[in-house]
Amino acid sequence: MKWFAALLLALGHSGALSSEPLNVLFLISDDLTYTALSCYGNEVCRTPNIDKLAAEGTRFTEAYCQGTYCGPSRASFMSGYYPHATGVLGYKSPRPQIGERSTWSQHFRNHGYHAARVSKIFHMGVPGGIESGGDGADDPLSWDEKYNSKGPEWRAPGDGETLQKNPDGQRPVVGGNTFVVVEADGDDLVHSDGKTAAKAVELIGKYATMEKPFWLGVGFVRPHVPFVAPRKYYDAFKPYSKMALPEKFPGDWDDIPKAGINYCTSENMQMDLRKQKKAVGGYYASVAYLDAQVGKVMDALEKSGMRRRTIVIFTSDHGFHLGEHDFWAKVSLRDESAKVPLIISVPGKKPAVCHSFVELLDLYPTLSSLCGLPEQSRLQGKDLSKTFDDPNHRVREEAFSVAPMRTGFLLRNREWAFIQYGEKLPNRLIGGFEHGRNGIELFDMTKDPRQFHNLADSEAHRDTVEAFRRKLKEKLASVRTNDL
Ligand SMILES: [Ca+2]
Repeated sequence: MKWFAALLLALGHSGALSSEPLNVLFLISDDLTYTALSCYGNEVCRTPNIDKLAAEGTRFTEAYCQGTYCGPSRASFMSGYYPHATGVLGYKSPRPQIGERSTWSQHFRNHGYHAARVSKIFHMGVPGGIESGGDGADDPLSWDEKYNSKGPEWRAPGDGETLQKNPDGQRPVVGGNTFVVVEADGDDLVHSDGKTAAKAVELIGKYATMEKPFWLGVGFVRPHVPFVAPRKYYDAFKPYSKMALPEKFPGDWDDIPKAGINYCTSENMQMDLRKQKKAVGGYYASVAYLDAQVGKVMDALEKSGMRRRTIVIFTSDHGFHLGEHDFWAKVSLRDESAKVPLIISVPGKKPAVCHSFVELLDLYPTLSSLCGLPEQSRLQGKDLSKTFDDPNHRVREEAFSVAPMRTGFLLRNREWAFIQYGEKLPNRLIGGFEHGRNGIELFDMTKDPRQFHNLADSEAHRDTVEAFRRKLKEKLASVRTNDL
């Protein structure tokens, strides 16, 4: 019972009263931007259950994913490596790259925990993989038990509309990675996330009498497209015409490189203002539905009596654009896409808001530390434990994220967002900044938090750009590891 001794030691340091091991409940949403949550300031989309968890735990305001779409982000935080360390930049399991090294939940398994997942923790295709109910890019060694939550997705009976590339309204409701809204007939249990919540509730009930502590990952697939939820969740967002769109700025794209235009835009998706507003309403309904499922799982945890000895985490694999700069969906390295909601509720710790920069990569070492498991020097994340005693503690001065499809990189600190496209990092800073236009963005996050003015070409910011270019080279070098 080595873990138990280590645990007692850890609890001694943290001042928690319980001598029982701590469970881990990891709740993860798919494609959820922090801007859609009321605890992060959204005044239209209300998320009472996630807000309640935020009020009980530490809410991180500067949390970033390491890859701005599902596959690399999930492989990264589960394996403990940056995407460029393992080279897992696609929709694959990191297992071939990490060999016998333990994933996050596997590390817990190895030290006396029962590890389980319900639905999407590693990558699964949405909606296709959810319709078929398969394992996706799962890693079997990570779990003692696992469950998939098959759902009808865009085929759910109800009133559906395809918003994307459907200018004459003739396109039927379709699958794939497409903006589709379905106001669905029936209740929560028709859909994947309702089934996921029900399975999680069942497992929590079962674990209440289990001798081992648990690491339970509950992966929801909303608000990933298609936007499908029972009808009642749409009520607050109708008529869709009342949905507000983000401020548009004439000439907004003029000062950014071509690579900085997101792959999904109002223009290439052929979405007029009506469709854009419906996309926002449909997304919010999916978020409201997701929030209700989170509530069911948290209620079960409360009722089980295990809340006081369970660390609860809520996050998303990356964010999502809802029309900012006329961008939609993910992959972009702007804050709406690269920043994630992150709430961690640790028993015995005071509720707090923490403004330190943190990364999803930090979850693995942090939870290992909080639960008294052995440290692993190979992990590339940092231990956030101190922030639960002192929310003013700063773990990182900056966050790092990648948009692998376009080999873009983000370095984000308090003052600046620096984005560089192109992995080769050209080293020609002589004779002006014309190449900056080809591949660099620099935003003053203090004066221009919504990232309207790219300063990369400005003579006045030449030194800042140069410093960030050096910093990015250093970061990329430090991310590559001899360990693999
Ligand atoms: Ca995702």
